[in-house]
Amino acid sequence: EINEQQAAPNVCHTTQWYEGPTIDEHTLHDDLTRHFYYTLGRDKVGESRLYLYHALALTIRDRLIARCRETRLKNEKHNRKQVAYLSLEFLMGRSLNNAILNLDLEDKVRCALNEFCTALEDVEQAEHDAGLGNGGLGRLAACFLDSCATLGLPVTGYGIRYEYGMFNQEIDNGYQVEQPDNWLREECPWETKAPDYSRRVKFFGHVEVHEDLKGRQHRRWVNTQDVLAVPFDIPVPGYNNDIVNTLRLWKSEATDEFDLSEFNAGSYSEAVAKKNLAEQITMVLYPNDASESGKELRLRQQYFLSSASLQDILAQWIESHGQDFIGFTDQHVFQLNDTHPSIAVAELMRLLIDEHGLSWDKAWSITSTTMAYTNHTLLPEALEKWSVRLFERLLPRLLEIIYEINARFLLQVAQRWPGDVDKTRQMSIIEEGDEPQIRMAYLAIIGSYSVNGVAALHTKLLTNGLFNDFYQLSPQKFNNKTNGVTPRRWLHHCNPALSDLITRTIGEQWVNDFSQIQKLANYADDEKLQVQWQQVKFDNKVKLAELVQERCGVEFDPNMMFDVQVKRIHEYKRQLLNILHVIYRYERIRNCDTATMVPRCILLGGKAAPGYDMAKQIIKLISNVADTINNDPLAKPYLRVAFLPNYNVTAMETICPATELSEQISTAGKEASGTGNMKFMMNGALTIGTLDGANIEIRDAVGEENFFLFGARSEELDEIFRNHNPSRIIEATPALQEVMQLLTSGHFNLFEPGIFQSIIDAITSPTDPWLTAHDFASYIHAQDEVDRCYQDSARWAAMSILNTAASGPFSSDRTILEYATNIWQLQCNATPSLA
Ligand code: B1N
Repeated sequence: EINEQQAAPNVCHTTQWYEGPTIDEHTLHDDLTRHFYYTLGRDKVGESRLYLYHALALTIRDRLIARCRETRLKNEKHNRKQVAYLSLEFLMGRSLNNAILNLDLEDKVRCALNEFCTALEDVEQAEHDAGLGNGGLGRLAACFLDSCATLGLPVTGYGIRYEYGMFNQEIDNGYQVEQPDNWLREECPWETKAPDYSRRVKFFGHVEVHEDLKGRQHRRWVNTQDVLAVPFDIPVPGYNNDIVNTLRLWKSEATDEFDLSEFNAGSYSEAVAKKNLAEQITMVLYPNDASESGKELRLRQQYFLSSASLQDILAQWIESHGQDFIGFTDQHVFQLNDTHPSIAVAELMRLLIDEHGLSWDKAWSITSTTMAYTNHTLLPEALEKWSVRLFERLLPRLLEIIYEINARFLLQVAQRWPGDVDKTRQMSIIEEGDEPQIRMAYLAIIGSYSVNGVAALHTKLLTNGLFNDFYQLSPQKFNNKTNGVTPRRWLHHCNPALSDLITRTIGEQWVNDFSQIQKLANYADDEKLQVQWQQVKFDNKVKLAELVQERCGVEFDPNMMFDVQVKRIHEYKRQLLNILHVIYRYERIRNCDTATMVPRCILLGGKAAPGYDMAKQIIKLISNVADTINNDPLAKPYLRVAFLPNYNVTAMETICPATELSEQISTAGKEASGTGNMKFMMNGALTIGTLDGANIEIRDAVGEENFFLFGARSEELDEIFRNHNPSRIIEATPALQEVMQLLTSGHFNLFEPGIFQSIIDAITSPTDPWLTAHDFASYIHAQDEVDRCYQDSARWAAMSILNTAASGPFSSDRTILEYATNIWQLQCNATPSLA
């Protein structure tokens, strides 16, 4: 039995290894040398930064593991309620610098590195990003883990240890080329494998009905093909508080007897092939952001994560409580990061009923009081549905349970709306049709006691629109939790110069209590601060210019304005609108209309889902427009454009401190929240944006005079679409007409005729859902206003300071404190006063 713990003497030898909260400089140095020479078997100093990085990571990991154990023991001792944050994505980026910052080890590490004649910054460059996520949703999970550890909350992240993370993006002749991200090739020094906590996950097979002696029926899922889930733990340190939480990532492996049976049947190679099948589950991250692939392997990943994680928590419970589940609800919460792990609702029912002998009612009472669901998008293409047929084959027992959940739920619907068959059809978990589908969002809502959106507008659109029926039935479930980002990584670490300047201005408490950043507002008009503020920005621009030079071969001049849009490429995010503005500026330059023009360097970056053709076309257009402009000497003094390949967490750490204008230009109502907008704001960028997602709250916080607003509002969309005619708009807008003419003339694709036709068609289509043409004039107008403000550098500096000062509410500490008090009902012992 793999889940049975070996009977071990109940002795803990470890406390003697825990040196206590103060880390000794000499021990640190000794461990670094020991890991370098012995753990890794190196003998030449200066041999490779990679080994030094590994030795340093192992040295720090030792301290993290000690603190992780202490944290666990303390939580157990105080019997604290725990949260399992279930997510298919955790976009962690690099960990070394974060750990050094959180353990306050910078000076000691620099000393220890002295004898190796290598700078800490160089060692850090050897770390590979952990890119186990697509974009905002995955990075949000990473920021949340940081805030939970910092606030001392017992929250464990549960995810998948993908062998290959988010693909590496190369640009070849302007086109995206995907390269596999083999991030584990040189091994990840942060993870520790815990094979003794492996879990078994079932697939396929069928359901048998048995009667017990009392004539009661029991259902058994038999003849299954089992896969082993092996956990790898990554430590998650809090900021300067000696707390270390855990991110547990599951790897799929073949079970031994699985092989054996095939082997006995004489087909050794088939056995090995099946081993591959088991290991495929965690092989690769699906690179789709806000759209669903519908692939069977993806459903296997979702069930694999959900089942292994739930079993892990139940096993812990049983170890201390036996099979008595009274009180479980007061001790556990499962937070579902979108519907991706929502099969956990049915799986918890199965485990409690089939494996632990609970009745349906008891199991439901536990499930529906421990599951909580966060929705991250309203886009129809991202709403997960799985065919009933697939479920029947892959997870037959779970299909039965979903049917039963649905049947009982529809009784409730019929009670609330007697005789309304339409309601029953609309709210059913099963969508009828030629190929019946399971609506995962409905399963998640019905099985959860909390359903939240990620920004005020988004939650409003959920309750008034997409989930209105469910809202009417159970309004108390619905709540908003506006996203946030961790100010440790997104200000303190990535922008040390600004961080120091802030501390010199308002003292150091803001680092522990980010609401204090508000104090900066008092100094917005302080000329001395303004000058220093601008100097820091300039120095950060120099660093970004070096990166752009190296990766794109484009010369960015730090004396020009840095205007940036980095995020996944998606039509709703409207990188196209940005590029139309670029073309508009270029056109003005060609017409010598430059008197009021502020010289700009415009940077775009982001990955396109490999199957999203239009997104790939947009990358090609950006590349071609950039090439044309950068090679035109006339444009050089006013305009430089670059597409940065392979945008990721680490790149953002150089980009956001250097950005002056943050482009948040999605079609209103489409971006659930956005989080890049918050990172830029913290670092003193001004936002040009629509009334969408968290932009609305950002604008409210900083004041409308410090935000460049444009575009249609979400509540105007219906009216606009009733009478939408882009061609007429183009005709009536000379600036847009010129832009479209330049684009149509082939000016940016002289030797590649016709390649941008689909883009031109999209802009001119009366059914263009993104309103590119409609919002163009308003966008250009706001961009002109940006230029006017920038020309008054003192005014711009004040606006920039005010943006950082107003970014307090966008700390993920504020968000997590709301989750903790409002959804999770956790005791928060250290509660900094937050905005
Ligand atoms: O989640 C972020 C938000 O800030 C963004 O506005 C939102 O677009 C993003 C399927 C998604 N929503 N949905 C996804 C990701 C992967 C996938 O396979 C959907 N990502 C978001 C954080 O709340």
